[in-house]
Amino acid sequence: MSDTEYRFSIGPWNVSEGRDPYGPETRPVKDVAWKIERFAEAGFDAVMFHDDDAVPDIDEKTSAQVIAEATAMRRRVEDAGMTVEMVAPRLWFSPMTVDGAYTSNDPAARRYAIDRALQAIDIADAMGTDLIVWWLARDGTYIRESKSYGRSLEHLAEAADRMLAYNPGIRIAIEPKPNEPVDVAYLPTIGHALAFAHLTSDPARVGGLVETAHCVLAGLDPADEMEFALTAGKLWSVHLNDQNGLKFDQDKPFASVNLRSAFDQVRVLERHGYGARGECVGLDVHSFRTTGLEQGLDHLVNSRATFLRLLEKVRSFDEGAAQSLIAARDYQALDQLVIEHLLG
Ligand code: GLO
Ligand code: MG
Repeated sequence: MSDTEYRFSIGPWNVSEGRDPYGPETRPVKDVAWKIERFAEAGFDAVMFHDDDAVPDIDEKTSAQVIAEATAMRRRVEDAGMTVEMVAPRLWFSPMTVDGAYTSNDPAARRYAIDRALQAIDIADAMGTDLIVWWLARDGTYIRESKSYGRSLEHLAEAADRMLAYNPGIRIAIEPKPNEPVDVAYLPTIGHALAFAHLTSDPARVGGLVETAHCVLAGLDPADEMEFALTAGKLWSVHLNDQNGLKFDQDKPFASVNLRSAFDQVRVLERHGYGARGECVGLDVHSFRTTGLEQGLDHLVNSRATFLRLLEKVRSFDEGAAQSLIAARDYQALDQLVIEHLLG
């Protein structure tokens, strides 16, 4: 086991206003400056940004303006005692990306997506991070026959290559998700993401970010998905949260559905020395719609507290006893050892 002091990151979108497809906001809109102050007060270590969280109305600004605003935002974060973990191009809001971003059938839309990604790299550079997160929200299909999967993978590789060539210092962490908003996404799991890395010009700089809920939506075990990337040396971030089965993406507090799976996730991170190389424990959780502004950060603070409680459980788990039971192939007793430990 390690003695890693984990660093926790969160994003402005994790303090949301409660809107869903069936109803409007239930909490007042707060700006990013307000959120950063609250994040610092709550003792978080790092902030995750979409490009346009850092630079609002990004499409209307010149490169010089974009860099100046990103630099100012970096100062705000650092003055508050935190760092910037990553920047993600938000390619799912614009009218240009209605039919997909890098894989749209429209070449002008594909060009727009790449230009936005290059701008996100400038923002990351100005904010002191080399990590670009690729959640490919609209790159997939609703209608299988409308696009070619093979051609789409080539488009994605072309886009990644442009980004990798644009700044040799950056790394791309792909955040796989099998569906939502699209019906069928092109990079649904970490296995797809890490295989895709080998279609690019510099596979060593293309890795992954594994989110708990996205693994559950793919019917896969989150701890295994994380360990797959860890074993390949490619787990560059995580989004811990929880998900109650195959439904809409829920982003529930970490461990709120499946405590044992959460224990297993913390255990693989710990066993692989995650965090020792500067990786953050990202929390991609949302408040319940019923939550008031006064409890605005509780879902994040609680998720961090649960992670740290589970870390104690991981560090105090009787690995010797577990090894003896494994040697005796007494998995019934091993199962109960884990349950008793979690209940204890
Ligand atoms: C949605 C994703 C989303 C991303 C974020 C960073 O399902 O989890 O929240 O993590 O936009 O790109
Ligand atoms: Mg996420």
